Amino acid sequence: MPSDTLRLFFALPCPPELAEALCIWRDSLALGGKPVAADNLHLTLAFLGQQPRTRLEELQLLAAGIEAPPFTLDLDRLGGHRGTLWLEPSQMPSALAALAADLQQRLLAIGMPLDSRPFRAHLTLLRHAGARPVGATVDFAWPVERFALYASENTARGVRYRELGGWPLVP
Ligand code: 2AM
Repeated sequence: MPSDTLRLFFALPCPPELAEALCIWRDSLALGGKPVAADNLHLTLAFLGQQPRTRLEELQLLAAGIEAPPFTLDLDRLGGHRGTLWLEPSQMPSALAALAADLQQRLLAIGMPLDSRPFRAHLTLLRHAGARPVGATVDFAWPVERFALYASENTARGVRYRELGGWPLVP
């Protein structure tokens, strides 16, 4: 029986060609650990946690009301904490900050409990790494053209992020 709640988050979906290039580069670092699957690569804009399915339509309407332009995100810095490795921009594009802030304000306005920590743009590549990258330099340009709502689901093959709606960024 499907659960009454879903673990939800809004994110920028990584385009497939970029996801493939990122995975090839990450795997070349040979750090061990648990790599994030190419299909799962994303940058979270707002994490909602477990929410009733009955709120889905409201969230989809909220997202459809957002007007934001496309932009380029330069993932040019490696970051990490404990065994997690991620990529992040050294310069936060103002269009990304504005999109995340707009989304978060709208979510707060409908009573969604959000993380009180400040938004920190990052794309997780690897968890439980056995080593730290040494001397790796990175610069991937991501043309950001859409955002999406995801449900995080546990499957026999590991966690999967199922898209529940996607919205274009329009100039
Ligand atoms: P992470 O990549 O740093 O783990 C799905 O789990 C997405 O939501 C991931 O991008 C994850 O970030 C993020 N996420 C998970 N728990 C979160 C929390 N409590 N607050 C903010 N983001 C969270």
